[in-house]
Amino acid sequence: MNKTALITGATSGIGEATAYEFAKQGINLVLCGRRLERLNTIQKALERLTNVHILNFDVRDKDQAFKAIASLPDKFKTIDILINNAGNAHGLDPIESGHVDDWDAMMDINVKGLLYVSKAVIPQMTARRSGHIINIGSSAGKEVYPKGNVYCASKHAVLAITEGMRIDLNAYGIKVGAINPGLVETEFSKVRFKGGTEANAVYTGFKALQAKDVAEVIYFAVSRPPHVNIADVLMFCTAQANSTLVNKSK
Ligand code: NDP
Ligand code: 8X3
Repeated sequence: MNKTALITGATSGIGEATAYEFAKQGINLVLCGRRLERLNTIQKALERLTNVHILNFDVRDKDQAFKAIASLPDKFKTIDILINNAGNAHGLDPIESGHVDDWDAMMDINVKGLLYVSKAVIPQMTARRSGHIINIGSSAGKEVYPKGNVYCASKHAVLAITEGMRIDLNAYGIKVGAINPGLVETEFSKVRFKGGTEANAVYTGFKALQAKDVAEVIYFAVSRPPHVNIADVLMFCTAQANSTLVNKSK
């Protein structure tokens, strides 16, 4: 029987690309996000390839998250693969002038939202003594860059939670890993800069990672044999050396 994957943040970027990559491989999909119209469109497109169920909820709202996941029909109830991808940066400001609403959004979505969804899924994995969780971290979870403060903190937390999950779920044979990309050309910067013009400059002058590049690595991780766990991946585009060095000369 084909596996079932639940992907959060499947309405754009890395999550959407992962849904396409998994669908090509016949993995059944539970796709989550807040933008219902997009979920409907993606479901329609992917149903030609695999079975797709959509869940429309905000990961910040723990009641919504638990209710949505508990509502899964029998055909989609068994989650073999959890991709905790929903998240964004909100703002790029020095700590002294950062906005509390942005801080709340990043901690509530990137950290607490990931925990709520995991809490709703892990019990069935421990009961079955199998499962695979992949958390989408970031290069920002490995180093801090100027004005990155709280976003970097949220992604450092994702890495700590990933390591904690891997330790605590080890006895159950559950695989846990993190995929940590650098700059990926998605809607990420539009969200970070609230649609402002700064967003356009982020990916110009070099070839950034594309969502599909990350999705392919995620599929590589979930398609390893049972004894292999890809624990941690740091991936950059060729032009990027670290969070602050991007070669825009070509
Ligand atoms: P996008 O903005 O394209 O996608 C973000 C996704 O997260 C959307 O599907 C969005 O869906 C979902 N999301 C955001 N907030 C919520 C919420 N409150 N509840 C439910 N879903 C939510 O960005 P990316 O694809 O680039 O980002 C995906 C992940 O990758 C994030 O965790 C990000 O931090 C990480 N990342 C991104 C990098 C980049 O440079 N782009 C680099 C490294 C990591 P909707 O709005 O419909 O709810
Ligand atoms: C996204 C990469 O460098 O914008 O996590 O923080 S960066």
